[in-house]
Amino acid sequence: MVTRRELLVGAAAFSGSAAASFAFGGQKVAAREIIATPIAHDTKNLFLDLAERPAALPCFNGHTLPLWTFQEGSLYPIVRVKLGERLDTVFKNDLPRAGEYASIHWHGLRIPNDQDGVPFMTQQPVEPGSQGSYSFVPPDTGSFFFHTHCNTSEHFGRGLIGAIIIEGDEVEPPDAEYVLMMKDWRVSPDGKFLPFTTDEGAAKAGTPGTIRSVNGESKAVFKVPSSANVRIRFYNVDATRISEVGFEDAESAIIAIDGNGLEPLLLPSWRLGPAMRVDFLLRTAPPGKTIRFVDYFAKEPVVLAEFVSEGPPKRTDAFVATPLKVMPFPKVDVAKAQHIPFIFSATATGAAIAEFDKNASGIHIGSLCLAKRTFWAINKQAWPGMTHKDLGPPLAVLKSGRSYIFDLQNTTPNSHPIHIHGHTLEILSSSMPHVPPHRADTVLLRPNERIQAGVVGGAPGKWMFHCHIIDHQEAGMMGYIEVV
Ligand SMILES: [Cu+2]
Repeated sequence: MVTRRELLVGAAAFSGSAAASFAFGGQKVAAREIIATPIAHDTKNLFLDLAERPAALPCFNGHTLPLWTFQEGSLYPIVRVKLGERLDTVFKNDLPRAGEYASIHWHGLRIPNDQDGVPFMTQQPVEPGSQGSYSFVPPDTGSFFFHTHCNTSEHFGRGLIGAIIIEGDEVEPPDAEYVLMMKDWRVSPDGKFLPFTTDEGAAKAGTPGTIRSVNGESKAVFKVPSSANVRIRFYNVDATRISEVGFEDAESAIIAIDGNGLEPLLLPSWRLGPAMRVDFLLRTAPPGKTIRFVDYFAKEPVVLAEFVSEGPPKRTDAFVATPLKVMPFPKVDVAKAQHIPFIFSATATGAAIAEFDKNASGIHIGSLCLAKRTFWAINKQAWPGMTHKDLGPPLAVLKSGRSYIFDLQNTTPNSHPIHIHGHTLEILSSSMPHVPPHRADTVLLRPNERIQAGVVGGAPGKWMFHCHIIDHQEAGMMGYIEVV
């Protein structure tokens, strides 16, 4: 069991103290777990229209840029579904380029494999001018998102991202809620998109943006009720940026990671790579005062947002974060689990990259999804390069319902947020001073770090497993896991 004292030590280590160390292991005992139960059985209909929509976002300094978005009038649509509700989605591909096909991946949702939205692997992609559809009942509460899964550096770079929130995890509703989507944009000084990916970036930490933003603003300002408990759903939806976010001089707690509720963590900050999310409960400032939300990972801390308190105080009690309800996840049987190593490496430092058996899976992938070059590999396999027309064998084969421990080893000097489709990882231990056990669909592997992550084989099918720094994903650090 993680005690309060251990958490505080962890917080010190997490803040960069070299002297403190924080070893953890075993299962977290959550004595106060309340299981979330379905609250609706209706069907919700969603229409998405992928198209170019020029916009002058506040962060663009007056310039209008040709964004690609999912809906007219919203930079990032926020889709809300109640636990137990079916979501029926129709989407139209109106992207302005011949051959720019699309499919929608629902990041973090443990839905059937044929709804996972990976072109050629789980579905045929949708050509411009055509429509596609999805229908599923999201099984878990929390903060998730959706995006396309091909030519992703450009699609992310132009803004083709939406949030999907599955409601039903709150025991005590907060006084207000805010969704913060952090993304950088690669824009030249004269207001044009720069190339979304570069070889130099792809071979190192990823191609960085030139303008920071939250919800399209350089510094988002939220007017919030005073002395209130508000929920902040923070998303790192950048293609490249690692961040470490927290509130300056405020009482707050981390209540969910990648949508998964947990015993509230009183850490001063949380580190997120691309595609990772964290939910905070924040006690806002007294009337007229402001709390700053800061990225501490930059050389100089950067203020991402401000929460300005207005109106009479809502609460006078001491700040205590009530845990969210949790989902009844299958528990990893650590004693019986089979260990599977995954070594994340640069291709230049590894042995020769394994040649794919070009007919191994019979899956033909489109040229849009093929890497132009490979700098990265998982277990010495790089996602097929330009000359590979067919997908190779899976990185691992899991049996549905069986327990596994992924031994994730980063042998590179770069961080990699590793994402698995259709599953939730149980982070058990790390070789580095780190964070408490938690569940996540995307886990940040720091340079030379080794993490043990438990997983129970989920729904049958082929599930992508890749780095979510989009340049790394598209330059080899991607593969798939087959569940049978
Ligand atoms: Cu990576």
